[in-house]
Amino acid sequence: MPVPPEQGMKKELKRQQYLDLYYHMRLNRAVEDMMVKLFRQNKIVGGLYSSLGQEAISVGTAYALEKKDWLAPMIRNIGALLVKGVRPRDIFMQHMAKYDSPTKGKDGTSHFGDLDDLHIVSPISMLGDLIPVMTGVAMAGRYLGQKIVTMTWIGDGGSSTGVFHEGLNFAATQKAPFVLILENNLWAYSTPVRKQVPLENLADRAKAYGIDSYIVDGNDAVAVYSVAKEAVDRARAGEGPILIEAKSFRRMGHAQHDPAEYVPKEMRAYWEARDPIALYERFLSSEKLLDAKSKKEVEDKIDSLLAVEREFAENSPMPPPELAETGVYCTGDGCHKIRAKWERPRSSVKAVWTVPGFGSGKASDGANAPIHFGDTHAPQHRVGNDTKSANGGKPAAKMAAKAAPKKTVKTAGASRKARR
Ligand SMILES: Cc1ncc(C[n+]2csc(CCOP(=O)(O)OP(=O)(O)O)c2C)c(N)n1
Ligand SMILES: [Mg+2]
Repeated sequence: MPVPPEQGMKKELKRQQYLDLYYHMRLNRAVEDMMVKLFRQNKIVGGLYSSLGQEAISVGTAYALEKKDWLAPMIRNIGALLVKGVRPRDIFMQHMAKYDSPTKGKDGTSHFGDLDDLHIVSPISMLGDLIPVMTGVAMAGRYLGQKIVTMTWIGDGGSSTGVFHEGLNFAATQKAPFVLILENNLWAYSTPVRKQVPLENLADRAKAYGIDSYIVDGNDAVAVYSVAKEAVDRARAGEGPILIEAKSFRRMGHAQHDPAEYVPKEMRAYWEARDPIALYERFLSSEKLLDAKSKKEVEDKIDSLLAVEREFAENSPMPPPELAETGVYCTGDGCHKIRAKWERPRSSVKAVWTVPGFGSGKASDGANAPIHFGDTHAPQHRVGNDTKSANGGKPAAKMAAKAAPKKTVKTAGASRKARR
């Protein structure tokens, strides 16, 4: 399949911003490559997930946030953690369950956050649950007059959970300054998206809640950033939550254990030819923002950083066994003090609640507005070089249907007849 032209990558950022995006995408990939090696050496104790081919989404969306903003990553968002300022050593140690890891060795994947400095809420394994949580964080920020925006990510599979819909409805009715990135990578475990959602564009989910949405080519780093920045700016300005569907492809299996033999070869080949880093490198060199020398400098910088980070992680001890019985339940014996509400420090920021037209029930807030039976769908925007669909202009559903074998589907080792 031909590689579409990169006309979606518009030149509108500052030189340093282009290079930042590049550095973080390369760092994202290098950190994950190194973890695959650690996994194969049996040094990673939990599951290991890959965002290969989806780096432009994590990096481009998180890069649109300000330092004060909050995010909550899912399994394929290590790039977002790196953009927010998490050190690679913390990611390595967390996966290796080392004592110096953010959770002191009590987790083997990525369940950690940083509420104090980086404003990161820990991932929640139950898909979709971060949506109401991050809506709540957004509402709290508004209540405290902080003008923050919150962001989390959800997969195509996760967008079919009940809490996705409850959460998004809640965010919409509360007009929360919240941006939800729906990473449509065409697969949820071994289930192709067309078998679990009767929609071509998952961004259409937004219409049900009267909120705005965008569709973006998730392999186009600049398009992803541009759309995310616009959404974040609009959410911060009080326009309420926004849903962005980023179309891409899960290049590896669900996790390391899954060879993903159920993925049609043509589909994989198509997306491998659209590698987001390779596409971005081509764009950067055509715009004279990257040459062989500066590329080598980025690679050397990442290599030496990761050598130090890996050494630190490998030298960190495993946690002492007795630690396992601490911090599970707060018994009041010193793990932390739960203070009464009135004892907690007050914010110096005046608490405000300013959402025009929200919730008073008064006629002035639109409570008695006439009912319209016309097209009430919120608008949808399409951005990037390939946004009609993520498949070179072919609707995603048609592409998947064409590429998928009609009779047999292999699932993680076992074959079975596909019911169609
Ligand atoms: C509520 C809930 N149901 C099921 C699972 C098990 N589970 C974990 S990841 C996953 C597939 C997710 O697919 P998708 O949302 O498309 O994300 P992707 O893995 O493609 O990034 C499932 C079913 C879960 N974690 N939470
Ligand atoms: Mg998926």
